[in-house]
Amino acid sequence: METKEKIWHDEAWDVIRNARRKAKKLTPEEIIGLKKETEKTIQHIFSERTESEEISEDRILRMKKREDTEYKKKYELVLRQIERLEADHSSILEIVKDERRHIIYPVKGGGASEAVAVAVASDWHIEEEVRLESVNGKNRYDLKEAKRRADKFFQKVVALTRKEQQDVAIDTLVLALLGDFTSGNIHPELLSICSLPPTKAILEAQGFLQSGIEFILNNSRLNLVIPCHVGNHSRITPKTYISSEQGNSLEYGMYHSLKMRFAGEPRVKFIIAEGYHSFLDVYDTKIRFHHGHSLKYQGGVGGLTIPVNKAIAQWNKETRVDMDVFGHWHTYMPLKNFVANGSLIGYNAFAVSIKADYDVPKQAYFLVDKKLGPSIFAPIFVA
Ligand SMILES: [Mn+2]
Repeated sequence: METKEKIWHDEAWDVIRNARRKAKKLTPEEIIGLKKETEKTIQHIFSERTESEEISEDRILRMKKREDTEYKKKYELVLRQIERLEADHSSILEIVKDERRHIIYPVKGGGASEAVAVAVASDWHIEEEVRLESVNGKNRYDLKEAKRRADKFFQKVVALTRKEQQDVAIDTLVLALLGDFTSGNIHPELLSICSLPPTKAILEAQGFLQSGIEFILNNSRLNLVIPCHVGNHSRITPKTYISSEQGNSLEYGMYHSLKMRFAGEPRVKFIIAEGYHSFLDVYDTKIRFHHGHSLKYQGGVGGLTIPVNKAIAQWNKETRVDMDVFGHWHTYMPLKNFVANGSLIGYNAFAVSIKADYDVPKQAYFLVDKKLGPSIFAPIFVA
């Protein structure tokens, strides 16, 4: 608390301190003079005051009082801040010290649920050649490369299934053969870029597929369900004959030949489509298979999704399904209500011309879980 006496006291001390400081640089004679002067000043502080001195002391007193209140306010503010920081700090300490937790046990593989694996093979175009320079250096393909990619597809189907079998029991593989395994000669242009004529190409394709099915049988205990669809490329007519497409397709003959080759194998069941669509119930999931060429898409900005969803809505009026699975567009696209398959041939002049999204060679693979429905989606990269 500031008082007049305290101000005098402080003032007197200032005078003494200053005098002492000065004295260090003075001669003994000068110090005597300084001492007398200092005594006089101090006496003056504590005794007679002029009116103007009193006024200025009063002003100092008032100023100091104001300062005191300001300091008090600031001090209280700081106190409140400290209290808040302490509270924050103690809640952080609470979090750091907290011990609550529980143990998560690993799920034992195989026992909990079961699923069916679905692998989709389509758009292999095995005898068609893709030269690097025709696709801006993005792809190269010939019969040898086709065989390599086809083998890789079957190897990965087995490997992926084996991997998934660690978590879920899988006894059945749906191997969907959705057409366009060859390019044929449906366009005059294909005559110059295909290394084999259509029938010979079909025999090669049959060899690739038979080898693959045998590989799966020999390297797993899976039972195979094989839906078969003709593509638009295997037709022997200049245009697609919509009502007699199967009878005019080399692939239809190939599928029947394959079916006969595995006739004695109880683990293999072929379902050769007689029309554009075929249907398969996998647990509660209804799947509609087709090649995909009756979807009309001209490169709209929404991509495949818009025309596909329009077509699905129409087809669902006849037979409602949960999922459409098709190829033809050489673009892998796994969505909730449809899976568009990629191709084995990869990016080619056709993909450029239909303005398909650029895609590397891949084929679709997914699981249909007994309880969850379609669950794991894993594209098979074949290049
Ligand atoms: Mn096609």
